Amino acid sequence: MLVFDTICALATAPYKSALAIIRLSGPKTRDVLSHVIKKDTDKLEPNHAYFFHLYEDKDHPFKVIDEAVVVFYEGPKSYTGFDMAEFYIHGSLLIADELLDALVKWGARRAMKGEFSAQSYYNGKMDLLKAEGINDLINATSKRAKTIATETLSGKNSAIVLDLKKKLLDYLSELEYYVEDQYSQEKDDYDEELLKVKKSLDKDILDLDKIIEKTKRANREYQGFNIAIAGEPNVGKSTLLNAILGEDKAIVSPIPGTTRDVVEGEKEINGLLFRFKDTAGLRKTSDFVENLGIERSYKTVKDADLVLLTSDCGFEDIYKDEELKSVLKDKKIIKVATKRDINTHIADADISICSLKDDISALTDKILSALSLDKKEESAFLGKREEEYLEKISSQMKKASEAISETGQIDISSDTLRVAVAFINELIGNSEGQTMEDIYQTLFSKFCLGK
Ligand SMILES: Nc1nc2c(ncn2[C@@H]2O[C@H](COP(=O)(O)OP(=O)(O)OP(=O)(O)O)[C@@H](O)[C@H]2O)c(=O)[nH]1
Ligand SMILES: [Mg+2]
Repeated sequence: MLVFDTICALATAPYKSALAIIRLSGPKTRDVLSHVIKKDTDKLEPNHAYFFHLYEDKDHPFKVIDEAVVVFYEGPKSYTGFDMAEFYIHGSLLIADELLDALVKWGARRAMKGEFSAQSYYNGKMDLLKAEGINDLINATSKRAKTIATETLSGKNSAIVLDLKKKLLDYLSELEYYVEDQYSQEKDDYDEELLKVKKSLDKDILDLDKIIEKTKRANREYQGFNIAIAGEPNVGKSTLLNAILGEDKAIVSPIPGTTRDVVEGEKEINGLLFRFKDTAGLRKTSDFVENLGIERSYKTVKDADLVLLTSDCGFEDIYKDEELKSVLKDKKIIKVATKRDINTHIADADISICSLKDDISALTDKILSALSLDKKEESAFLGKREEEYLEKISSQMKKASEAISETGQIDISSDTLRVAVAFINELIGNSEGQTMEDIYQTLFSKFCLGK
């Protein structure tokens, strides 16, 4: 069971560095602290940077662990809502371990991943949407991903969800009123009032569906995109990968079948992360190892968001490969004619390129537009959990709206709206049915240690 006692952890990466930060948080912070520093902890000024010697036991001061800057934060005005301390020590893992051992000796416990944020949520300092936003920000791998995470951190999302919840509760109380009062009203008045509720609800559904679209987009942009480079052997796939990445990543040679395994490189284009994957040339061969590589080529194409289909002689024959045809089904494809310097007339290509000397910006522009990334749009929620909950809420709202249209189904409509409200509560972490353990497992356990 998750117990909110006093915890400690290294909050910076576990490597040798100039400085490291150790966090201590929980009801016994002052007490634990009182054993490792000489100052009277009741007299500590909150948010003030002190310079202290840190001791394993301040009453036996022969063992100094380090000299460090220490900041004490008084709950509830701290990240976790409990009393907290941060130690800015020298960045040695030995020092960090000695200090953590001392804190444990005096009553703290080594924290689990994400436990400081779990304390913060437990103390009502943030809802789940904000907690996830912080984690997304830490894990962002491109400029765009960071922007999206920052937007979701602003609290805008919690406000959207709370606003929707308020509206649904209003509709619920109106519907319930009609269920009780329908016999005392003129039928026409009754229908008209209900129609108003339905109209409002339908507008909210449209708004929510737009947000879901934006959420899907934000999730894709945050994750980055997988681009497979595929085609027959020796057409210049590896040369193209190297040109895109601007480095000699893959081996290039005039011998067909040079690339055996998938060679991958990342590149940021317009602030977005792309993972380019060069694959083994597709052909019939009896070479056992090459065949294993070709199987990986098909899988890479299958999993890609976009395929750069390459050829130095034309694209008709490529589609005679039945397996390729099947994995290309429903895929976004750019047909890239290679070796433009020696092959000038390849029909049916989307772009013609000489990887040895051309600037590849024309190709990257095509990639952005094929994935509809050329226009910048405001993003919305971030995370698969959010996406799934928003879809569940929208689907309940749609059922409620349909039920209003059918006379006598108003109780069904209010039941489904009630389910929608329950989903909203779960999304922000405000549901009675969710235990702290559930929330820790689905969310905070994926955070970093010390966060
Ligand atoms: N003239 C010319 N030669 C090119 C161009 N691109 C690649 N080549 C040459 O074509 C040969 C094959 O290039 P690779 O990039 O290894 O081809 P690949 O498609 O990766 O081949 P496999 O790994 O065997 O499937 C090499 O000799 C390259 O130098 C180009 O734009 N123009
Ligand atoms: Mg190759």
